[in-house]
Amino acid sequence: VEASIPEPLREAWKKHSASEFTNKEEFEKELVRHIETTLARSLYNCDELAAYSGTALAFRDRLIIEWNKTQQRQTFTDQKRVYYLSLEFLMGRALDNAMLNVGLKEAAREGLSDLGFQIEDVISQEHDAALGNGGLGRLAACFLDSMATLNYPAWGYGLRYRYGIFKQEIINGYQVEIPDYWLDNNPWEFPRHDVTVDIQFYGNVKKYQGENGKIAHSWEDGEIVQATAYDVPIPGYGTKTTNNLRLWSSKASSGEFDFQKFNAGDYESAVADQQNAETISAVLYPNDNLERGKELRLKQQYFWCAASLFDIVRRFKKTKRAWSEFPDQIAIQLNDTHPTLAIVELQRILIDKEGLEWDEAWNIVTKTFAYTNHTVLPEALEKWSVPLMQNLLPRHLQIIYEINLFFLQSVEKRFPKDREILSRVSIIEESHPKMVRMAYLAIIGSHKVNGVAELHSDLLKTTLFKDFVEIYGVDRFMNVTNGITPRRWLHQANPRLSALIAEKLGSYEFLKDLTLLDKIEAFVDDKAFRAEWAEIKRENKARLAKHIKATTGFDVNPNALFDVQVKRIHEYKRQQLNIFGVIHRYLTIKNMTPEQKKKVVPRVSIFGGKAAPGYWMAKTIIHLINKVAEVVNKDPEVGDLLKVIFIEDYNVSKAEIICPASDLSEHISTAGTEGSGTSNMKFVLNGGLIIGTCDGANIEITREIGEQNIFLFGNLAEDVEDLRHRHFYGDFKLDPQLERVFNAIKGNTFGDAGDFSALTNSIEEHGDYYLVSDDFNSYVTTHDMVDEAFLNQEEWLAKSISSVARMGFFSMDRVTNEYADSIWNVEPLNIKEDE
Ligand code: 4GP
Repeated sequence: VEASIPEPLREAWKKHSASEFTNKEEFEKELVRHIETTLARSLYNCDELAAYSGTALAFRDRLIIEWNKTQQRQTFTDQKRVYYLSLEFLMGRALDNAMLNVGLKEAAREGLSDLGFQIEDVISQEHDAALGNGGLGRLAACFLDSMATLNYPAWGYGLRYRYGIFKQEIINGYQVEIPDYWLDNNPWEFPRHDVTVDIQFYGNVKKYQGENGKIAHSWEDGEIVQATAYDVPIPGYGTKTTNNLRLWSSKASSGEFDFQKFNAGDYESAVADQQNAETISAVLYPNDNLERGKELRLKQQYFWCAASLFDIVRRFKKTKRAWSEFPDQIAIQLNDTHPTLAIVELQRILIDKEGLEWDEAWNIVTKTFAYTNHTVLPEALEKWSVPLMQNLLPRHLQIIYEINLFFLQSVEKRFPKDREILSRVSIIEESHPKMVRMAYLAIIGSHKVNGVAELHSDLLKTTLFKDFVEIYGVDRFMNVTNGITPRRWLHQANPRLSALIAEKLGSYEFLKDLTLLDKIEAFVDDKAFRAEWAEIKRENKARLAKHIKATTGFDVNPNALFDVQVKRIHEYKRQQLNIFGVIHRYLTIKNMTPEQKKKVVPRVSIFGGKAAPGYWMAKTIIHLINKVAEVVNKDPEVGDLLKVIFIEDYNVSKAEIICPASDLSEHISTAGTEGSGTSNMKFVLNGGLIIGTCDGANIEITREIGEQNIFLFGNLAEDVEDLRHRHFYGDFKLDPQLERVFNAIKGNTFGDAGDFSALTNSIEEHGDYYLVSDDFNSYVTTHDMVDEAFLNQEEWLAKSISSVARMGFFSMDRVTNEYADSIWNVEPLNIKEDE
């Protein structure tokens, strides 16, 4: 049934179409209207939270008006679209971003002020949307911002978790996890109760004689869960385009409520089934760079892939095009292997539901999908047990076997004498139980595979996916070095720096073309500019110091060198190396004469990050950091020369305070382990210098900003394997300075040494897999060079300015255009601004 208003009646509608506020007066009117009606509050009952909600609702109206127009425009032009499938979207707060992107923050500031509110206080009422763990989820969020800003017709598809990443509290030095129920008070989503999809699980597969005698398959029985769409508008910066992030929520299918149980008086068990269905989208798995093979996780993956594919196919079918045109109309990007089942699901839809031949279908599938790998860590590579998949998704497992069969046949043809290669590249690992290797399935089902920084992409080609390079040729594998959106990570997080740059460049155009930043290098010797640059850093540090005081009780000196490491806690990211370095510094200071102490550069070592709840070693590292903080921060012999701070509950909104406030940040993973890293880019873009290993995007950062502007240390990726090998055969000697650190720990300087023995043992006894001892000397020596450099504030400032000037390459817009050109083959939509 046509749901549109008949043509002759549309004038009546258009007369009353919603309109957008464009200035302070109109904003105030919308704000008060929402507070009084939508929120049912009043003049006498309006706190900051209500002011936040009212402001958010006023901006939401604007976004949704543009959202509607954007969707109409995209449907009308009927161009190729991109669908970005990601199990994580780490969006953070939406209000500030929406105000800046639509260009009405100043109107809102004045409007709120007229009513007695400070905009910063109002903004800080918002709960972060924390549907992600770390880099992978934040990259997805940056993609959405760039795709909208550049006017690409693009949607994100994800899961609407009721609980995002847990909130971290530190109690007696230990991490404690608190559930993050975030959906109360979330004005940014639109439930689409009319957009639902029934998703099937379990059951069995029947063969039957289809049309013209062909053998066909149908998947029958089992359990049905309903997916409901929730839409989140994504405004581009300085454009009308407002794209969509569609998140799926699960509940029992309306047809599925078990009335038999209900009528038999078993109400509770009928409701329990209902709740069971709801658990699918209940919680984000809190692991970063780690997969654990839990059945519920596989259910999440299929639920989300099947709902998204159904939606995409439904939209395509409306255009009445031939199936062969599917890949000309649709590009689907797989953010890691989590959505790999989408490949199988599309093949299933095409052959089982739409009656296409296998080859024709498979050709469509492989032209549609592309896969991004984010990590080479073996523990992060997804594998699903065959029996588990057999039970949950019987038809999909059959299709996977079929894909594998055809693939292995083609490999055998090309390498007839090589038996080994067949077992190495098979999608099915012949273990007990057998496992489905999702990365291999993703490669075989995609036309492009990319890594996220040069070194990482090279390692994929030479190690993990080496055989596939042989099979498919090197062109299927490529690199797209990650980036970040300058809207959030410069303009929003550091408004004063953004304004200073705009003043010098004559406009905010650099936020849309970050390469324009290079023009600020011309001001590197400009006295007033330098003074203002330094003053902004000082103010940002003071803001962080205030946050630290409020949350930890510790006073830190804003003139000290702020040395920051914030990211997920992981052995490969080596926060242990950092805290051992801090202990080394502490012991060194304690051995100094008062004369020597006068020459010490005061430091504040700042840590932040969550540990996966089941990752014991990471939790031990957090514990050690907090114990060291307790001792160091109250040691009168040390005073202001060293402070150690652990910032609780690191998240996107805290990153927005922390990144602009660093003098130095640490990106010190064992070489060859970090895919890219993206916080390294955020810190440099905000005028901080970095210390890092030759790993991930640190390498490209060095190339862009120049070796003189970065503190590199440590062994190179090419030497890691050999060092590990030597350790394994007993060729290992603890670095003497690290030994001094370990002796202090073992002497109970930081509380019961037993609490930390796993950490020291992993280095001394168990092969030092992450090369902490091998890199220790280089690390502490390089930190001495940092101190030296910091003493010369003028030079430091020059480094800071020229580094920022050379960061244009790391804009997410460059990344998005690269994907669009070389993977998706999509064009941005032409927008007439006078519409
Ligand atoms: C992360 C990588 O660890 C990080 O280096 C990279 O910058 C980020 O993806 C975005 O590409 N990987 C994950 C993960 O978060 O869970 O694999």
